Amino acid sequence: MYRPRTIASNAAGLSKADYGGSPSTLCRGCGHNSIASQIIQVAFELSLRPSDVLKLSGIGCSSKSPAYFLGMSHGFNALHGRMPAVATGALAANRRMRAIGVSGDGDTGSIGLGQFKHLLRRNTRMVYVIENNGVYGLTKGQFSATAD
Ligand SMILES: Cc1ncc(C[n+]2csc(CCOP(=O)(O)OP(=O)(O)O)c2C)c(N)n1
Ligand SMILES: [Mg+2]
Repeated sequence: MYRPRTIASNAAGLSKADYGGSPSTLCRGCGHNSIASQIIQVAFELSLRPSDVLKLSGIGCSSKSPAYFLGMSHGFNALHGRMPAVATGALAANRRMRAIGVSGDGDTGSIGLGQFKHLLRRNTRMVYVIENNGVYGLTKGQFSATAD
């Protein structure tokens, strides 16, 4: 039988609530919210120190997500599609920081494709999450590069 983990604090001495962020302003039921919840769970289980984590994003509903997790970490909200350049610079300047980027299919695959391919080419040392809903959600649903 599945039993959820019930430990109150992790090896960093923090509770799961310590990895939360601001209340989400996204639409009810939006899949972006469940991804933020999983990031909170994983950061808690890995006992990450929030002060070691850098959150990066571009523009879009997905790119708002870092506001909704790891409220005690560092964050930078870049221009639309330009987060890879900011991440590359930040990680070159600070080799100790752990970085997580959250982007959308439009942010990564449309306006940001020119930056994203160089992030991959350089194998930048970060976790890069693409929240692919097939549309430009924030601007009300135009097709993105990943739309059917
Ligand atoms: C330079 C620039 N061009 C266009 C826009 C308008 N714009 C804002 S969000 C967005 C698309 C976001 O889509 P996606 O990355 O898929 O995120 P989602 O909202 O679907 O999570 C666009 C085109 C902008 N903010 N800046
Ligand atoms: Mg999208």
